[in-house]
Formats: sequence, structure tokens, C-alpha cells
Amino acid sequence: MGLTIEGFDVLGAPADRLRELKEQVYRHKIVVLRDQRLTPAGFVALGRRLGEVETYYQPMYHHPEHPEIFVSSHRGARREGDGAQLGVPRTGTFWHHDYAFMPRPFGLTLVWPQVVPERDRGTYFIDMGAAYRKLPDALKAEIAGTFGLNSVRRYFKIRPSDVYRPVCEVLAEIEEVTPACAHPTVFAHPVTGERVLYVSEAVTCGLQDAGGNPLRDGLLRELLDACGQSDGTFTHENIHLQTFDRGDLLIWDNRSLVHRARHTATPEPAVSFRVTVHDEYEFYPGIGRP
Ligand code: 7UC
Ligand code: FE
Repeated sequence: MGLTIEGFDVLGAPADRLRELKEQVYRHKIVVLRDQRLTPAGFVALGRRLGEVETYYQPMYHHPEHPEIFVSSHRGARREGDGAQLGVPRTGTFWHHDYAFMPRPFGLTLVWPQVVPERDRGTYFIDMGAAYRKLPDALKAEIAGTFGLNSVRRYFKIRPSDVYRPVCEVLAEIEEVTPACAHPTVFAHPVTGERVLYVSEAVTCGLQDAGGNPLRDGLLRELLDACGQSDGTFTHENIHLQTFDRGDLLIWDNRSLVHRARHTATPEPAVSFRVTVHDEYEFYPGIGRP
């Protein structure tokens, strides 16, 4: 897993080289483009060259000039002048696929770290295609043709406007705006054909059969244990720690990988920009094209 590419002119490269780059992401799951000197606008332009950019549904994550950029900021950085927090601290400290709680997730996540901490840098990944292959046959049989219910309710972060709101109102709004979405527990990657297990510790809140009947208690937990998402020590053989330096731009396959931010316990600053992209393929067979 993982391919490093040096000296790639992401904005100047011809369109067919960009198509090839996407193929490399699907094959290698993570591509690290070294030494990318872009502007925020250039980062968004790269996203547009790869497909349809998805803007995060909640404005508090948006870059002030480029709403297409999701800002994760762990420095308590303040916007010049108005004293507002830039982006949101401590995002993604839980195993998840981006946007799994939405009806139409996207295929590609691009992360371009801006301030890289000295310690505890990197992002954890699990290849859920490889994890699926390693499942015992009995578990594979049990989840064939089933669906996971996916919701943001456990990791929704209250917004400045939620302070002093009754928590039941906030919860009701989450269910109204982002009701749990059913996605197949296993699907074939539209490009590689690889079967991937599409469940995560943070977002998957239940499993059901095609008729909507819940599957047995404990099944989801067994799947999460088997694939490594329950391992709080991060030593499970399926867990890959992807490190990066300043200037690196990561692109990963959001269909087959779950990821988890590794935030430092020290008050070190860390800021990263994210752009997310729908490629030209269905997210999974049958969901519908962008
Ligand atoms: O604050 C966060 O960690 C954001 C998370 C709830 N959603 C990221 C996503 O795209 O799924
Ligand atoms: Fe994420």
C-alpha cells in the first residue's frame, strides 16, 4: 500500500496523466505527491481536475476564502482580525470513511498538511479490501447481501451556534439533516473489482438484511475486531501508519480505506487542508452516477 511520486506538476500535467494518477490511487490505495507548492486555490483546482469537488456540508469546517477546502486545525489558529477559530480542531480521531454517513460518498480524499507536528505525525489506515479477504468464510457468508447503517450522530461536533441549545434539539436536527444511510456491507470497487468491507467503528451503527431486519447482536463488533478497528494500541497487522512531511499531498481511495487521525497529545500545532472528489465512477455498483 502506498506510492510516492516526486516532481509531479499537478496543475500543468496533461489530462491523461491525471487519469493515470487516479489509476495509481485505485491500485496503490494511497499516493503521496512530494513537495507540492500550491496555493489554496491551486489545491481546489487539482480537485476539479480529478472530478467533482464535494464541499463539506457544515460551514464551520470551511476555509474562509475557499469553502471547498475542509480545514482541520489543531493550533487554535485565529482568523486575522475577527478572532474566529480557523476550521475545526481534532477532526477524525476515530476509524471512518469520509462521508460514509451521506447518501452519496465520494471516491477520493486529498489531504495537504500545512503545519506538520514534530511528534505523533501521520494518519492510520486500514485496507478494508485486504481485511475482507482475511475474514473467516462464515463471517463472509453472514454479511453477503446485507447493509450497514451509517450515521454521523456519534461524532457530530457541536457548532458555535449550538452552545446553550438543548442537546435533544441538536440530536433531532442531526437525525433530520443526516438520517442514517444504508450502504452495502460489502461491495465491489468499481475500478479494481476488489470486494471491500464497508463498515467503520465511528460511523456504522447497525447491520441489517435486505428486508431491513437487524442482524444478530455482536456481528458488527466481530467485523470491527477482525479488521483491526478495535485495536487501541494500533499494532494490529492490518493497521498502516502513513507519515508525511510538509509539502506532501496525500490522495487516497475512500472506497477501500478507513482512516483515523493521529492527533498529538501535546499542544503542538497541526493544520491540514482537505479536498474531496467524486470521480467518474459510481461509488459502488447500483448507487448511481454523480
Ligand atoms: O469533525 C470531524 O471529525 C468530521 C467528521 C465527523 N466527518 C468527516 C467526513 O467527511 O466524514
Ligand atoms: Fe476523514
